[in-house]
Amino acid sequence: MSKVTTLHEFIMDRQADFPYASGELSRLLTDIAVASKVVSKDVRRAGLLDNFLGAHGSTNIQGEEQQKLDVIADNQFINMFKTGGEVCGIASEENDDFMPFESEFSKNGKYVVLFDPLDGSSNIDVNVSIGTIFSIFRRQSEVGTSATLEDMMQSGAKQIAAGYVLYGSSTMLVYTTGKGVNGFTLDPYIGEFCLSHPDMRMPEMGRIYAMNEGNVNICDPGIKEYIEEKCQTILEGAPRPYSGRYIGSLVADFHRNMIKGGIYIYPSTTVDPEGKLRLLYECNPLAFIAEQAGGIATTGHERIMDIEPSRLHQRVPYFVGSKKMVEQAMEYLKG
Ligand code: P6P
Repeated sequence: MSKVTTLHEFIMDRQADFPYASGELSRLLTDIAVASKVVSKDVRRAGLLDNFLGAHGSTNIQGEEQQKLDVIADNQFINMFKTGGEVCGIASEENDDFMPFESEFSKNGKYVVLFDPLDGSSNIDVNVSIGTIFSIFRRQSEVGTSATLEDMMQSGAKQIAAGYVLYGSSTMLVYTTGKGVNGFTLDPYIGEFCLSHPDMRMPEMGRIYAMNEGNVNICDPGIKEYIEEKCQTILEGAPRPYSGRYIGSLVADFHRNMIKGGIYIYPSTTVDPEGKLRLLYECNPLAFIAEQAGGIATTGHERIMDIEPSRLHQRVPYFVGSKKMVEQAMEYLKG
């Protein structure tokens, strides 16, 4: 029986990858894992606890009705970051503005974290997979001072680490620090994330496309042509067309494509001209992971991680997944 490597062991073993970080990033990643275990526990019992399901009764800056678990998860991560000492401030989907931590303890933190505490929360009440997405940057402002908006508004190429937690048939944490992608499965019997998917690579090609096809007539016509001609046609030598799989939870669709190959598309539409997904805490972190695993993430016209953010909750069109599939789709957009 092969040795079980826990996430904590793996992080400590890889600490040497960061000569300048004397353990802070390791501690931050460990803190995220602990918070994720608590959220996983809450997600898996949500239907049994009155105050866990349903709407929270408020609307976030996105104009989306917050679910109770959205707020519970958001608070769980914020409290973990506030007490961990490595983070000087955060921005999250569920908070209108960024949040500098004002204690002297936190002002000495070297990192900021941008995160979506519970992505796909409309799926919570129907028991479909949901996820957490996080993006970590080194602060630009001086250590010992309050975090600034500029600390949050960095291009994706400057990410130090990024990852997601998928609360699916099992709970998985997948992350990168720029040295490949590794996946860990939570063993509920020992309460540890254990290495289950070492050195993850996204297949260069796949046969699965994920898009809300309800949008296909209100987006760039090239996308409809791509889907009809590449995805819904029996191509030479193929036994059948591609499969359409759209879960309505970005993390779940993205993770499936990491394993099996595929493309996820959320384009600009006449209803959402900038697209729906948020650059800073959805598109950037998954773009970092995709590229580290051999995939591509683009707006259709530029690399996601090259974008200089202009607004905290900025939305961008999003094409992410297997290199050859995204390249093919882009050809249709150019046309
Ligand atoms: P639609 C969830 O709200 C989310 O941000 C992603 O997780 C998901 O892929 C997408 O939006 C679903 O959006 O418009 O297809 O319901």
